[in-house]
Amino acid sequence: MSSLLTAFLAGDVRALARAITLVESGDARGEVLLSSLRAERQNSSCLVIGMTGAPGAGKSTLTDALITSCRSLGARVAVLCVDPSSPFSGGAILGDRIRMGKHYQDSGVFVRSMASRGALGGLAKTTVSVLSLLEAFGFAYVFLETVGVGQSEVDIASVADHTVLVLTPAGGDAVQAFKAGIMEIADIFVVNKADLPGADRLMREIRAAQELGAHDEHTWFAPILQTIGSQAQGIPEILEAIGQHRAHLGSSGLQTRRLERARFELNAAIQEEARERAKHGQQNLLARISQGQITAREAALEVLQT
Ligand SMILES: Nc1nc2c(ncn2[C@@H]2O[C@H](COP(=O)(O)OP(=O)(O)OP(=O)(O)O)[C@@H](O)[C@H]2O)c(=O)[nH]1
Ligand SMILES: [Mg+2]
Repeated sequence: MSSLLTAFLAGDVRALARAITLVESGDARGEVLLSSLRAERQNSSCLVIGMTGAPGAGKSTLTDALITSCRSLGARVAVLCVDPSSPFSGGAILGDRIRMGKHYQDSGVFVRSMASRGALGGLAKTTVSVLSLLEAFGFAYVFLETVGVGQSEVDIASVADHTVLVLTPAGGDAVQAFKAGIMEIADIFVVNKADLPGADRLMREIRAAQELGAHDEHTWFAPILQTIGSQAQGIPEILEAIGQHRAHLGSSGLQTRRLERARFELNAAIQEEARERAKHGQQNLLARISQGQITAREAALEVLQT
């Protein structure tokens, strides 16, 4: 067993941080570690909670308050802030680090930011691999924060057990959400910034939209909660709603979710593998395609056979 694996299994946070760095950088040792940790991940009872919503909706503020709530229950918590808009860690992420800085001294809290480097603007394979590390490490809760842009919020719903969609009365969020079909991904709606005018109206709009959708007696009507993140108001209710959703899913619902996540992981891995392979000899292939010697599909099949 590698010393890194030993330290990881012993609960050494530095080993976790090192493992994440290896996985993020695509180091082969990261893959070996992930493979060695399959059983730990499988046996973990970690709750993976996706926090998504428009830029500035209050995701980080709420997550910060949720950390405090979880800690008061004695649960260890990890937060993974994912920036899907950029392959580089930028200013917004730095902001998240600072905001959650008050938990810096608490060894039961682990906060990590990463750029997603995903294909098609969604979450990257590495994001899910890092998530697996956090589960294997034994956190009770992992919050996965991502700005809801493009594919990323759909991806987060595929990966998380419970998806919290954060909306605000300001800025026509609801209209946006209805248009883009984002409503379907929410297991819990949080109307944050309830100190601003329009929170009740937004709640009514969401409820009306829910009732319009197809439903039967088994349908989970995502609860609509109001919060004031900046004053840590309404936070225990979010954890409660997550617990209720867990109960609603039951073991078969959870199994369905895990299959969905496996599908995402497999697709992401295939895409990445194919892209890697295509890098070799790509110039030659591009030339042949552009000169009409082969079609793009023929070239793709050639790549996949290597
Ligand atoms: N009035 C009001 N402001 C809030 C509330 N919650 C958060 N804010 C403020 O909204 C701003 C954005 O909050 P963040 O938590 O950074 O939002 P975010 O969704 O994480 O933002 P990004 O990560 O940049 O997408 C901050 O200035 C917060 O202080 C609230 O309940 N009411
Ligand atoms: Mg944030």
